[in-house]
Amino acid sequence: MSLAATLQELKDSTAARIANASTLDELEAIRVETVGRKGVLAGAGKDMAKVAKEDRAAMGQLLNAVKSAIESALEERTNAFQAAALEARLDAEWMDLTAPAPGVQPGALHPVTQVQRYLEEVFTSMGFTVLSGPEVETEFHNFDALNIPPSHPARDMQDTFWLEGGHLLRTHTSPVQVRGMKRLGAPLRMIAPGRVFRNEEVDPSHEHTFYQLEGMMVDREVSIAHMLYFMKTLLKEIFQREVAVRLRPGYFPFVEPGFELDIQCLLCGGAGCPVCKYTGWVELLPCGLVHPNVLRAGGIDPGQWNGFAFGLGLTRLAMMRYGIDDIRLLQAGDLRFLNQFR
Ligand code: FA5
Repeated sequence: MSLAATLQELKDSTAARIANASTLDELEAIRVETVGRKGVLAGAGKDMAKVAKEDRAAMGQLLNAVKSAIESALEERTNAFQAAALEARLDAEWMDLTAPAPGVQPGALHPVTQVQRYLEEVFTSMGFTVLSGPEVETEFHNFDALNIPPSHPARDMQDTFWLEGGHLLRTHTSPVQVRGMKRLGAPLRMIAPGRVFRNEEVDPSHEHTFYQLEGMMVDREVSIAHMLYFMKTLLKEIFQREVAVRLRPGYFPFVEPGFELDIQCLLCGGAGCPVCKYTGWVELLPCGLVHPNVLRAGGIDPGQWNGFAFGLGLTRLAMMRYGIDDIRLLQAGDLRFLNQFR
């Protein structure tokens, strides 16, 4: 085949390959192979010496024409690819700058806090003061002053996180009773909501960190009837209806007599579920008449005054109030769960 025919054939076949190429890499390979420094056309230039002298000028022109035809076809196709790539990127990264911003999502109160605030309102409206006490307590306030001396077996009733220097994480809100009596004296109506800690296994109804609400009333001739009135008011306010309750004798060294007030499980209606451990009842509210030793530890004369006290499981109450069937959800920090209580 003559050089002229070879060049013509190269021009045509390269044009077809360029038209069929589907990536920039393919185009680059074609460029290197044809018009590149060591490509086919460079080789053809070297063959020029073999061409008859009178034909050389025309052949030179043909070579240049083929070269520039291939180069411009390559450029055109490269531009087309780049434009398509840009178009795709613009499509993918498109954003509407005029769209309204998602807006600020304001925080909301945790369900336990909501129940706590509500109960604070209920009790303050009945003349109770809201007190708080330290979460890191002394052994004296958490146990001794509550009629639980060091050797007393009741110390094992609540598994304690002990700290250095005889301190501990309070296992209940009852130490605030003692602090309240010392600070305010008798007569006294106080509640103390707060966080408490127990070194126990976690399950659907037990947390190691949970909330209680302590209540105490000290006055002259306080009776169990007074106590029941306040307990029933509390439950009616929180559930906005009558709830089935039962009173069992309960032992707590700081009250005498002591009771356990259970409410019928509102999650299963008493039929039995994991939260009530299939008993139909949930232990919610231990209570009783304040033991004389506790009044004494608080600086109040038990010959003149007496009172009742209760220790409500606030976290459990929030579970009943909102139908939450696993206590662990409350402190898991999952916003999908918490957003339901806004
Ligand atoms: C007490 O803590 C006593 N201080 C209550 C008290 C106060 C009795 C005043 C008499 C007079 P108890 O250990 O039963 O009692 O706990 C009180 C409530 O806290 C329970 O009824 C329950 O509702 C809740 N509670 C106890 N342990 C846990 C736990 N691990 N997780 C969640 N709630 C709990």
